[in-house]
Amino acid sequence: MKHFGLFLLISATLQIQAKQSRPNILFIFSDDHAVNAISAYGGPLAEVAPTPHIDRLAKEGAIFLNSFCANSICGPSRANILTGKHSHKNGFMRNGNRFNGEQWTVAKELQKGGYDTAVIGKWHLGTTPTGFNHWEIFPGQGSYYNPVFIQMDGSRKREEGYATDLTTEKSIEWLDSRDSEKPFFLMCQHKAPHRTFSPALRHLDSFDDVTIPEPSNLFDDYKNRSETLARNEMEIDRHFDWAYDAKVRKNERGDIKLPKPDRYGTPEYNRMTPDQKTEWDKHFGPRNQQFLADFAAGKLDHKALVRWKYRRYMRNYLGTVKAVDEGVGKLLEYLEKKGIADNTVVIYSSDQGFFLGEHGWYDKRWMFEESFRMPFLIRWPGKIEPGSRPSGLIQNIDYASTFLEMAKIDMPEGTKVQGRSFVPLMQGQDKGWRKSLYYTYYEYGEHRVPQHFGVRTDQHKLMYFPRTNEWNLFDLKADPTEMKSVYDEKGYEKVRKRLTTEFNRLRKYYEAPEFD
Ligand code: SGN
Ligand code: CA
Repeated sequence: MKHFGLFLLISATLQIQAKQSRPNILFIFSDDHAVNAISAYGGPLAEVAPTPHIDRLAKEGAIFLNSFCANSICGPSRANILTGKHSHKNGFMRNGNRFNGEQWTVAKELQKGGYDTAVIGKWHLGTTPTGFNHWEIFPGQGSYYNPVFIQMDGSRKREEGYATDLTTEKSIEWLDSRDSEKPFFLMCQHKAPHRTFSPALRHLDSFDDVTIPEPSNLFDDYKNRSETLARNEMEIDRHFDWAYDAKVRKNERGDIKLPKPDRYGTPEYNRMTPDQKTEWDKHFGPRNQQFLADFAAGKLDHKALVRWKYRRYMRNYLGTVKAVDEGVGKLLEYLEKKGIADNTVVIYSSDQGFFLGEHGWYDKRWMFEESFRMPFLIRWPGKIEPGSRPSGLIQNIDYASTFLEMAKIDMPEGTKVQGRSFVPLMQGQDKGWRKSLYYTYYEYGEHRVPQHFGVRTDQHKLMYFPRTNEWNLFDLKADPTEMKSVYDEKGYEKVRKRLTTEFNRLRKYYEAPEFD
């Protein structure tokens, strides 16, 4: 009996110790942040647009070189993360669906397991967050300037300031007021760099003096691939709105008529205070006048006009990234100041990638590399060797299992989670890791990207377009910018067969429904 008492005491102490040693998880998540706009990934913009704070995570932890989403669009990606499942299993297939918050989520499990949980910023899942002790979210897409936040009692609060700064500040406020007896799980979710690509006013000038390199396929002809590519509506050339995207406001133009499209106006400008508008105009006013004068004088041919829009797009997009990066810096500093950096896992990721002019595009959705990839950087002191560069194929359906392993919580039976923990990859163990990923995209609407499905291995990608019954195959080594499908090419018969078999195997494995 005496021994039994001692045993209980020891096991209770061990349990408390295990609980105390469970790390906090700070998940910093942005919207539409392409890996090419994070300098640690070493892309073409790394020199001109450094992200020093995000890069710190790579330096002090790991940068996943092959991180992907399961469905390259906002709501679905967030649902993939929360449920650890592909879209056809969690029911959130396309934006505009409503997330079923009754189902199992990693937030609920962490909450049940003793974590203090919160989500702040962009949510975009239609229903009220479940599994969070605290939440404060944007309605829908949210706004960049003076945004509204929905409160837990359902009321709406409009705050003066810039969305990214406010999301960071609110995250810090919550960290300060949380239950410090418990480990925390905080999802700090930015709107930026999503369309309308509107930077903090302090960053408007940031990229004025740099030469922004241009992707080799800015003028893609969409040949040698699915016929659906040419039917897209996401080109900088044909679909980038003059006022809404390029920030040339209608009442700045006098008699000068710009080519189409020019549909939406400038809702972000309309939200600003008079002082904010003055600052905006101080930046864009003279630049727009110069541009309009050049345009009216016929100095810009078709290609030059596309290039002008591309540069305008990039300056604004990268400008929004600057505030996100600063926010990461503020959060890292906070953790240090509070002495909790050593016991906090910090992750930086984004709901999908984005086209920064590649294929002539903005937006995402396609299984092409730029939008299929998700950034994933993580610092976990003592557990991840600084400077690690895991190359295993990971996907957002893996995050739930990964977070639970970090939190030392067993995955409950019956959850049917489809992802798996990639903690081993962080520690250099890739034995038995998956060799292929399954991709789905269901939405068909804005930007006219068709439904498509596919499989990617380290070197090849097979894509299937059910509506036009087309198959594309890419050799990522020979053709990293995916300019030519080799599906019918001589010499690729074996690869085609192998990938098709793998595609069918994965569809069975993930219990994918028939194509409709
Ligand atoms: C909005 C944007 C689109 C964008 C979708 C999805 N238009 O509808 O350009 O593709 O969001 O983005 S806008 O006029 O509202 O800016 S997502 O990241 O939320 O999925
Ligand atoms: Ca997004």
